[in-house]
Amino acid sequence: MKFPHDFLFGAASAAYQIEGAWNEDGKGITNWDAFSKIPGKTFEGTNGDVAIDHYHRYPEDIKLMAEMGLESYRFSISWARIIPDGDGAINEKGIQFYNNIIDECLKYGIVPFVTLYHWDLPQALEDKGGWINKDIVNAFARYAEICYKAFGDRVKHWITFNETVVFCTLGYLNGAHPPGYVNDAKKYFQATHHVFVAHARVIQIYKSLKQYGEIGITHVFNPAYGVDEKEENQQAAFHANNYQTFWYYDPILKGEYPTYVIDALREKELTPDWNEEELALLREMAGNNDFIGLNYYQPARVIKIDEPAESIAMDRDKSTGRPGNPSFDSYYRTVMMDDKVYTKWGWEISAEGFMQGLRMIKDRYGDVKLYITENGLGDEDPIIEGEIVDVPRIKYIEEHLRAVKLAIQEGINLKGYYAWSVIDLLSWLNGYKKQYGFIYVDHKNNLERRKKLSFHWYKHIIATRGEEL
Ligand code: BGP
Repeated sequence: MKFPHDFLFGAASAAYQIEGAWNEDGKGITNWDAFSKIPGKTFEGTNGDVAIDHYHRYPEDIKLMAEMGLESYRFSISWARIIPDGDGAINEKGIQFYNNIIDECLKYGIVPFVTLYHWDLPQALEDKGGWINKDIVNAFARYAEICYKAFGDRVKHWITFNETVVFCTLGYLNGAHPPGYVNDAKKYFQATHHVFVAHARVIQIYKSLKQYGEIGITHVFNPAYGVDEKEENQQAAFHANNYQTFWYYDPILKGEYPTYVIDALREKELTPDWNEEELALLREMAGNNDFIGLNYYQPARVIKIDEPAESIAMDRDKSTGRPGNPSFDSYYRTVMMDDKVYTKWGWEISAEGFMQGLRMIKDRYGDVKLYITENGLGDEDPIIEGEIVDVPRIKYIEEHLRAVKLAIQEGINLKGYYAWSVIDLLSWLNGYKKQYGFIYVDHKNNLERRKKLSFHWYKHIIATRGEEL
């Protein structure tokens, strides 16, 4: 089988991880510009000040994407380039930059798939409480509308938020991302609620503008499985899926929160401060979501725990996706298992867990349209005689693309696949050591770009529409 003609083969990036030019052309300071400079927060103090300098080198980068045959490029807009302080004056040079990126993509027939929020928040808004302050919903709505009006004539695919569970968990429970709170479950749930309301608002605005594109949200897709068949571990998986998946997907797709979580929050006095107007908006907009983007890297293997777990304030090693942490309510813990295969960073490799999870999504949410908006292997790529032979990446993507094909054959409504990442870039907490790209960036040689083995492989997959998979 070839992949259907309307299936998009893509690859992704995010503004902070590639652009650099952190203080150029009127851009405002973001939470990440500030946070990454606090000693000890990132791997060897790396930050995105220069990143891979995509801000200046985008013509070369997009030309390479075109050469690879990429059909669609997912990238994010940095809010602080458009509105430096988040809710004030517009920076025309920021608009111009993204116009250039979009036009450059279209020049080669690459479909731009744009994320509005991939974690870099204008610091001025963070200073006012960020996602805890209800005013952020209005600020985000204004920012989104400015983007729709500036770019919507050419951009027909919009993602509102990237991975709410990650920036909220790491920002309010683990302290590993800005704003760096530790164990603040009250703030955590409040922030998630404001994100969902902001999402619903900007869906509403988008639809009212009648730009006739599609809009959705991207979530982490981290299906949980019990480590064995024991009832308590199956219950742990049910619990984890409710908190990590359904809490995030239900308000978007069903317009309401899962009762299992709501009941527990009420008991613990952690219910977000929400009002009837907000809840009504979630209900109203649920049917207007055009798709869900799934970022899949690994499943979660969970085990029930009984004793109160230690604080979940994490060392960096544990806050970068490696299993081993207790849940915020000390109900379960994620674990590494002897019979599973892991990356160098301890992420499980499981195309089978992916497949099973896709079936779970279909069971719960029906025929909702899906895109895989991220999937890929973080590795330290081998270089042999000057060639970057990233065979493990090829193997990883191949296995997952096979699962995508199988899912389509099973009738799952999957319309595209975006490898993470199109080019080597800055990993939020792992610096430049952890590579994901099809294109190598030589940090010892003026950030020179080079094609990896996977570049040629993906080019072939796209050209043959995955027939050989
Ligand atoms: C996702 C993010 C991406 C990217 C990816 C890999 O959660 O959306 O921005 O960072 O994970 O993560 P890491 O760099 O930590 O391996």
